[in-house]
Amino acid sequence: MISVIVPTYNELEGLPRLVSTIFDVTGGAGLDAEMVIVDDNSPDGTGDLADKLALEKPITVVHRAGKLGLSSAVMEGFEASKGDIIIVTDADLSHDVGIIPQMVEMIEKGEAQVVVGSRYIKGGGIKNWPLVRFIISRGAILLSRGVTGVTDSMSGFFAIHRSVIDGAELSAIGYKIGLEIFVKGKYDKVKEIPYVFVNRAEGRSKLSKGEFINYLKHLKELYSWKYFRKK
Ligand SMILES: Nc1nc2c(ncn2[C@@H]2O[C@H](COP(=O)(O)OP(=O)(O)O)[C@@H](O)[C@H]2O)c(=O)[nH]1
Ligand SMILES: [Mg+2]
Repeated sequence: MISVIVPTYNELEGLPRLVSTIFDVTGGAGLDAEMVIVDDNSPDGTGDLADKLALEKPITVVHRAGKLGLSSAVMEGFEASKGDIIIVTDADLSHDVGIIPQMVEMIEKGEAQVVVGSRYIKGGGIKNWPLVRFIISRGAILLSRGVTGVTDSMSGFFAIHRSVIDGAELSAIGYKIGLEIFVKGKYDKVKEIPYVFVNRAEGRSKLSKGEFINYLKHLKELYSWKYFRKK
């Protein structure tokens, strides 16, 4: 079974289409899939909508008390999920969930234990992003170069075998759970698959200025884990 983890905060408009697209794609590829939606008590009622959608589809909804952060939401999603293969994606349909079957196949065949949806390799791209977002993203990636070779280390769209995180010491600082896993996860092979990121049409980005400070704290932790950890 595969588990698709989706963290949500105020994603009411996009959620029904996301859910139907994910089950269309996975069903079409003959994959047995569940979704885990982790909602932080969204004021717009996303959590209630998720509960309704869960009456019809194999969806587990994790309700948290308030906005506790993206990385910790995804980690709670991991705990509530049952699949051997786990996919993480945004609720806003920015990620091309059409490549999920390809990601799963690579992991099933043992070609990699971590497969990253990548905007910055040949065939990938970004549509409708303000220039400033692009610059921040590239800058953040440059800063991560000392801890990971993943080209799109800021990707929020990735698939992993559960063994990658089983027993890994993950911390939940900030926004970039992918980076945390690329650095600290237990795997020997990582692959990137290109996709074109399309900026959200509904709702707003939750990436705030405060997350940049969190990111610097996160980097500090990752660098010291990688280079100064007592092994
Ligand atoms: N549960 C939860 N979800 C969050 C939080 N912050 C962001 N998200 C969700 O995480 C995903 C990524 O956020 P998004 O605003 O799309 O960030 P961007 O793609 O970097 O602009 C979306 O599905 C958001 O609804 C949070 O604090 N808690
Ligand atoms: Mg997004």
